[in-house]
Amino acid sequence: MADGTDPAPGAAQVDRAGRSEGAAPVDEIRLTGLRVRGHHGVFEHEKRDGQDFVIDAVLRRDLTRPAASDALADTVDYGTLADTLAAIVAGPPYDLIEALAGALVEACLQVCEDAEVTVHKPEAPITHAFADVAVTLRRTRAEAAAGSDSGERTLRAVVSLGANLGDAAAALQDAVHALELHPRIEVLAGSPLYVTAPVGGVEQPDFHNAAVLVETSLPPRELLAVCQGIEVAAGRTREVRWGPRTLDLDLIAAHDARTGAAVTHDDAILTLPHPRAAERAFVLAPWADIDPDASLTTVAGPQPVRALLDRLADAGGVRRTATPVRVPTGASGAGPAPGGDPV
Ligand code: A4P
Ligand code: MG
Repeated sequence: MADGTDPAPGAAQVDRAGRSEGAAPVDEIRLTGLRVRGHHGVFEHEKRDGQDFVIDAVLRRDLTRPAASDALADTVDYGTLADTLAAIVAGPPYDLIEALAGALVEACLQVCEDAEVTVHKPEAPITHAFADVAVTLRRTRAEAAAGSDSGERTLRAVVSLGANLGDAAAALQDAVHALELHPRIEVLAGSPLYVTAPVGGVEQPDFHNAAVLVETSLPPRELLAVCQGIEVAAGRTREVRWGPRTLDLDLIAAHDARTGAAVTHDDAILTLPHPRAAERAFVLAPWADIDPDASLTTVAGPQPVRALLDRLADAGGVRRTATPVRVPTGASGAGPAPGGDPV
């Protein structure tokens, strides 16, 4: 040590290159200027129109082995790294670039001990001439593990998807993909796509509907915010209530993922279970496909979803197609039905 005394027990040992054992590695892989279009920002026009974000990432890890072996398997493939970061930037919108940087640094820490990510937003809505605005997050794996999100999936929720403008089937598939990309959401199962007659009295084209079962470490209000961000990024604007839409994501019901207890919510922003779910075959039929034993808490108490569906006069207006919404490999999505049958 500098003062010539022996190191205290447990203190870091210093190697011949002057590096402390257990200290952050000094070697670096740098990926800079990765430019990707995303839909992040607090303003609705930012989520709708999107803008370019520029990412710099520094991954610190010991590169002694690949320097000697010359083998790609011993290091981080920068092409794969760029693909991973680009998918996050192009994925579900965050309000803040701090939150985007957090998701990116979390992804980097899958392949290194210490990572630094800078998110530049050169087209940010600032009413002065400016060159750039950026945030930088530097984290180690140990810090990330001690962070507030334990990663535990605490909520299991049913999300209903609907669309009847543009390529509605593609909009639902893209929305499921966007949910899958969110680092704190896992899509467990997806229903087949349905074609359904419009409900609500507004003259409009038939809808495509589907449902997915998700598990998440987000609280219900944040899960709804993610769903609304995906709607806005798909070009959704709120005009006619129950009118035509490019994409609608509703939270239908939620349970505590550990105890199975129903989660309820009732404020100006979120009502759970969804107050109109029990009357809507376009919600209940896909839900029953992914969870045949599901029940819904109604004013009359918990009711099996199948039984509610059987009682609905408009059940004949929903037609199951043979196409499933996209479900990640290994998940237990409902398989395609024989095809095109009314429920
Ligand atoms: N909100 C409260 N609770 C929830 C919840 N559990 N999930 C609030 C989602 N949102 C919830 O929603 C209006 C407000 O509800 C939001 O501010 C949110 O904070 P919205 O999505 O902005 O507006 P909306 O979808 O037009 O209204 P609403 O009442 O949600 O409409 P629905 O009930 O979704 O009905 N026919 C067929 N065949 N298929 C359809 O998919 N969809 C509708 C829309 C009408 N007819 C349809 C279909
Ligand atoms: Mg809605």
